[in-house]
Amino acid sequence: MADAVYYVTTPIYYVNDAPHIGHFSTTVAADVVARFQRLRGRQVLFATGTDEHAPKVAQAAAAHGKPPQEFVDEIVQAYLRTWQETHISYDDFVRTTEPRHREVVTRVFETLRDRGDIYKGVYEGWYCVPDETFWQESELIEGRCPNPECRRPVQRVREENWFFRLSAYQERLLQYYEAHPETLGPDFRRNEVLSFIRGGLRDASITRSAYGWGIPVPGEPDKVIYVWFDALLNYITVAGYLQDEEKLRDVWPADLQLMAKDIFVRFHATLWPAILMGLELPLPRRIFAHGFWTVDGEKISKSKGNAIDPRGLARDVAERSGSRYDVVIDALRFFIFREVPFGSDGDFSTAGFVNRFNSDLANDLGNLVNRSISMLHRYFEGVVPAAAPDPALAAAAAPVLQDLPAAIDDLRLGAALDLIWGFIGALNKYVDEQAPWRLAREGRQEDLARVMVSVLDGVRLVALAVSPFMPVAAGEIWRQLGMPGSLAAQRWDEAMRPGGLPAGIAVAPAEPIFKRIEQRSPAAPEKPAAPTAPAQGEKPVVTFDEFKRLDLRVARIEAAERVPKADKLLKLTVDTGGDTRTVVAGIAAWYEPEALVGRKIVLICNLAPAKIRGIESQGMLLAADVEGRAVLLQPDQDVPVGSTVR
Ligand code: ME8
Repeated sequence: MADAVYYVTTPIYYVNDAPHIGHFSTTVAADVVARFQRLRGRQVLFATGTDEHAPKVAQAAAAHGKPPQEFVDEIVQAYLRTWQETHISYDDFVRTTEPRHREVVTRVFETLRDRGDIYKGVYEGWYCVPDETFWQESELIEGRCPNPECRRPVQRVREENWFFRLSAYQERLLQYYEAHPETLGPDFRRNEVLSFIRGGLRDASITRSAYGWGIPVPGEPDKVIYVWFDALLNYITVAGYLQDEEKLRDVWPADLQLMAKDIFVRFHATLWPAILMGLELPLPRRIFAHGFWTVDGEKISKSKGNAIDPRGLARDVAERSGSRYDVVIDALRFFIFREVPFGSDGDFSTAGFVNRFNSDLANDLGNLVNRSISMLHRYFEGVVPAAAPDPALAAAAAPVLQDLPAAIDDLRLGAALDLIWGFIGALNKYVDEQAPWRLAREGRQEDLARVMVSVLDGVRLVALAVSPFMPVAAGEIWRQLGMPGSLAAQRWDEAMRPGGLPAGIAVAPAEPIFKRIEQRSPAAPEKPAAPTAPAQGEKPVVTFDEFKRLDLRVARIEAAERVPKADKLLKLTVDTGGDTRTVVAGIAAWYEPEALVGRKIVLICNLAPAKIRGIESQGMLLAADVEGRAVLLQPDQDVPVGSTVR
């Protein structure tokens, strides 16, 4: 059958340096898509690799005093190790120095030359080495590379070279994109491509004479093939072009080619499709460019030393939180899609990661898994009882079951996570409302069995849904649930149905998967102290005089609103009897702001103020910790505002 395989690619990265968070984000996105396709039963070819013939790679090798091949052989290890440790499930890793690829490049060059698509001429203009791009004088900005992601100095070049007749494809490309607008994504980047092409395509110089490092031009060994012409062809090398006709038929055209915006317009959306047209090969189904990451508001740059290495960061966080390294890697995979809509630019900050880790993973997902498994041990000796799940479970799971596939297909990866976290929220709320501890107290065994089966079955569905993003953490949830068979062997259509939790299986001992990370600066907590009580006996004894130092009073909530971009926080205006003040409380997951207005609470009035998300919080309200949920304390009778509590 033609095109039976789902083929997804990342760019092949330059091996002048080790990979950073930018390379990581593209590669993880491709991995999420690949894993999701496999979960849905598709056969997948997921390819990544390295682009090794660039002049800047040769320069980096020279700077290290090494021959280029020796240098690239070393750096490629950093890529292989990073992808292995970050759970990238690629099927093929292509290096442009491999014979299979050199052969393809050489033969494509000859074919296009014989067809007249490649001709000889003189190139005179400017070349940007960091960007590996030729520019016309008129395109430069203040004498520098016009690419906004680059803007570095350029070199004057005058060479006899071979040209690819790109201009001949201008109209064909425009017509193609008019007929197939879905090829280019996201939508808002399509116009950029169209106006670039309409602005006029010039023939592209595709050989260079100044460097000895590269694939030799057939018949002219003093010249090498331009790195971009070489690199783009990797996508058909992997697909078996000129090597395996059957494979090519199954695999090509690629279903999804991913990259960031830096190499989208000129290369992947223009030069690449034109080369494919020249070879009479169909165009990829979708070419998608995501945004650029900055780090703490700054462009990622080697000289600034701010290139975040995902492995180093994960190691550091694993140490601080006590969570497993491979779980923290998964958390990082999750974070890059949770924080910014995939496609847009984003700013990476470690503090942002820590916040998300604590709120979405340690709190929402981690608590759900941990408390549901602990309760099964407590109430059913760890064995899943026979009971049909509550219809409420199917209702809560419906958005994930119905909308997750389309969200991932459309690369709305943040929206996909929103769906999953909506479901996690609904499950936590279900537990709070059904209060299994109350059912147990009241001896309502049948209700208790139904509630426990529903929530654990929900956890099973969450593990499946989240597995493309966090394969190791999801596997750990699967293991703790005691599910038979491996998570990787599951298929969406059969497994993603409520009611699939087998009765009689024994869950493993509950072990926290995501352990809270303590913020580095205790003086200025990012979040209010969570209302979680440490185990009894952990706190020192206090004297009555010490207790008396606390100013505890009954206060009334006058107004409540959500704190933007902090889904756990509410900003409360409270009347303490003596004054009206602002308190920030981490209770948004459990209380709607509207429902709090007018409510009486117990407030510690003389707690040192703390800045939380830029808001000064003057006091803290008291809440009971019920299996990780906050339950507000309030007086038993209506008492005047300002009454002291002792
Ligand atoms: O361009 N934010 O390789 P490259 C987001 N070899 N993504 C980023 C990023 C950032 N700040 N920095 C890098 C090349 N990336 C060529 C590709 S393909 C035939 C040849 C990611 O090592 C993103 O995917 O400079 C971007 O497109 C790619 O790395 C550029 O990698």
